[in-house]
Amino acid sequence: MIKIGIIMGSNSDWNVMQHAAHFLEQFGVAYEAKVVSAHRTPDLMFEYAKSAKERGLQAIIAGAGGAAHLPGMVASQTTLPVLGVPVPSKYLRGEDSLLSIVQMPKGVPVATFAIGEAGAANAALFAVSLLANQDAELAQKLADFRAKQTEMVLAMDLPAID
Ligand code: RP5
Repeated sequence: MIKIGIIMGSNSDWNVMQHAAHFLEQFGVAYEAKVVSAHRTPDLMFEYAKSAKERGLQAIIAGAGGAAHLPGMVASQTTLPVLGVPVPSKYLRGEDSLLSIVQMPKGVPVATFAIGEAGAANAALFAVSLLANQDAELAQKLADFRAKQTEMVLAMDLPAID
């Protein structure tokens, strides 16, 4: 059963948003990935958000760039956790996307992640954390992932100075 929805405003966002998909696959979490635009396909966006819970989704990762209203508009139509990823934009490098997503007025939250690849990856890891609360096997995989990351950093060598 699909647990996590990954949506984005354009296929041009996929280069960034695929990093979320990569981590969900790594943890064996079933997901779907779709282009759903707040301003170009508003009817689809409402339908997607309104039906997400009854379709069994547990959280929605929403990425957009520029005037990035997709995560907030999706959150307005569902009580599922919405994890917003600011996609880097051409002229303002994603600072516009970040501010658009992070500055939700109180009452309708969107969890906001870093701009770009790290944000997409961390949104997926956060979704895994949410699911792991009810799934011991997934919780163990997450603990193993963190331990491996720690080992890698502890084993890091620095080259000799030039
Ligand atoms: C937003 O506009 C999308 O999320 C994308 O980041 C940005 C540019 O879209 P395209 O012009 O590449 O389709 O809606």
